Amino acid sequence: MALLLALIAVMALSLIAAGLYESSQASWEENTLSRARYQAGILAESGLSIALHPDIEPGDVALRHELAPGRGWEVRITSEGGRFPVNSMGEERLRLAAVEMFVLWGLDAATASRVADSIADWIDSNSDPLPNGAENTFYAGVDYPQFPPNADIASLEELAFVSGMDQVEKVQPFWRDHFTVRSDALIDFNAASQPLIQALTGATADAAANFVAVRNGDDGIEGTVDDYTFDDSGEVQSLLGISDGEWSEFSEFVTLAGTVKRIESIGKVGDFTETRVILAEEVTEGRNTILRPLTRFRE
Ligand SMILES: [Ca+2]
Ligand SMILES: [Ca+2]
Repeated sequence: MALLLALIAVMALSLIAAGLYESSQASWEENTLSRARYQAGILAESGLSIALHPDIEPGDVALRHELAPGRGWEVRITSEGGRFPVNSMGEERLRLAAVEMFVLWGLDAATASRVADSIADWIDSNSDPLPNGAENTFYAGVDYPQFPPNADIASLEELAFVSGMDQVEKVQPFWRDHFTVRSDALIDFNAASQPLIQALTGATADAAANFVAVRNGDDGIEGTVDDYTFDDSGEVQSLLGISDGEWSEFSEFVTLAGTVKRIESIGKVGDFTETRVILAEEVTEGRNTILRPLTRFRE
């Protein structure tokens, strides 16, 4: 009897031990995971510090660094002006460009026009809807009586609430990568996507594709050392096949040197990655041009 009891006790203890082992195993794995994330975050931060150094140019080798196999960082420096300045949608020309861009993404023309007008209504101070737009009467009817705020859009998550953006999401799941609320409001042709350039200028798809190919350099990759930077709008015009008259219709919204840079740093530890982003403004201090951080966030 005593032997049987001891046997049962041993069995019970081993079950408990096995259980403890199982649960400690899980938390040990969790710790490994959070440790990897933490280290990836540190590596991403290291990449950012290097990118902010005044002597570092986009595409510099120091921006892609491997400390040990599978551990390192990769930084991309681009112009925030490559993205559509959503708070400038009050400008009719930019609204038309947005419609074109949505259509190039695959949206039908009627929905594209509805979204563009609705974004403009969202930010304009009045409550009169544009021909295809949406003001409070619309949003109140769909249980959002607090919309629109009739003020600048503060974040891209806010943009997601605008009437029709759900349709945009269906054709372009990565629409957030194509808009900005933090640039200098000009579209930087040294960073803008082919559809955006095509939509704003009315250039042919071939001309816009060729323009982007010239910009990307021989390796065909954006953001590397062999990238070509346009500094003469005449050269841009001739590559895109745009006349002086056409250019003058939208030139006030264009720059070739956007002042807000987007620095994206990805830290990698094995399969884990952590991304840190800094938007920084180029400022001149004495003889040096430095990047002054405006905002930072995780992605
Ligand atoms: Ca409004
Ligand atoms: Ca309005």
